[in-house]
Amino acid sequence: MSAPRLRLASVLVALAAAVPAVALAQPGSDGVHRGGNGQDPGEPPLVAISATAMDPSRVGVLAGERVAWVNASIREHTVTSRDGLFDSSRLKPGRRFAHTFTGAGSFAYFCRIHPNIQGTVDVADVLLHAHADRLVRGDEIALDGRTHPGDEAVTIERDSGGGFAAVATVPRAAGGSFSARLVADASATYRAVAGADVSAPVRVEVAPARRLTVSAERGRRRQLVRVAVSPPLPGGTVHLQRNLKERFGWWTIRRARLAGGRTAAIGLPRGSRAAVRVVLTQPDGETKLAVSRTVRLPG
Ligand SMILES: [Cu+2]
Repeated sequence: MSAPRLRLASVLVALAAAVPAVALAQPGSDGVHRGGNGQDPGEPPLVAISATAMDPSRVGVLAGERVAWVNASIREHTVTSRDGLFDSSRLKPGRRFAHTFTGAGSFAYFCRIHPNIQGTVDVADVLLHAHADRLVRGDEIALDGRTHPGDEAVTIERDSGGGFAAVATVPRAAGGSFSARLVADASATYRAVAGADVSAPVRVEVAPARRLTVSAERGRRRQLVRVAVSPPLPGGTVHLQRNLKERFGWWTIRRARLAGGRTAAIGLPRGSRAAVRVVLTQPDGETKLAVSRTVRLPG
C-alpha cells in the first residue's frame, strides 16, 4: 500500500470516528432515500409480519446469522421458504420464528395463508449500506457495513464507469462492522472487500446541483408561489426574494421551511405583479445552494 493511500485512510478513519453515532442513531429519519438493502447492517434483523406485508420485506444478514420474524398482526401467518429451506407453520399473533442462514445467496419466502405477503433475505459475507442513494455533488457519502470479525482492514472500492478501484481502506471494529465517509463528486457504484469476500454493489446517484422549480398562481384571495426542490433537502429553507430598485438588489420578503425537504408554498397578497425569485439555503438559513430563475407574479 502506498503512503498517500495510508494518509487518506487515516483521515477517513478520523471522520468515521466522529460521525457514525449520529448517522446510525437516525436511520432513514432524515427523509432521504435509503440505499443498499434499506437496512442498517448493525445487527441481525427482526422482521415484523403485519396484516398485509413483511416489514421490512428485504433484509441482509451475514452467512451464519439468524433472522427472526414476529407476527405483529391479529391474523395467523406462516414464514415459508420458496426453496423448502424453512417453514414456521402457522404463527399465532405475537409468536416468533427464527432461521439461521448458513450459505450466501438470495432467499425468497412467503406466507402460505396469504401468498401475496412475501419477502427476501439476502445472505452475504460482507454487507454494505449507503445512508442515502441520491446526493448532490459535495455531500458526504456515508457507507456502513458489517462482515465477519477479523483483523484485516476492509477496502472500499468504487466504479464510476471504468471498473472497480480502491478509494479507501478502513479498519474492522471488534464486531466486524466498518464505516467510511467519502465526498460525493459523481454517480458511482461502491462495494466493500474484506479478504476474499466482496459485498453486493451499492449504487449512489450524485446530481451536479439541486434544482429549484418555481411557479406562481393566482388564487381567489391570494397569490401562491410554489417551489419544488430536487433532490430533496431535509430541513432546507427557501427565501422568496423581490428585486427592489430603491434598495439596489434582491431582498427576501418571505421565507419557508421545505415540507419533506421537497416543496414549499408561499402565499402573498393579490395585486403585485413584481418579479420574484427563490433562493435555497441549508437548514442554517445562510448557506446558499441554488437560485431559481425569475418569475413574474400573476397579480
Ligand atoms: Cu399471512
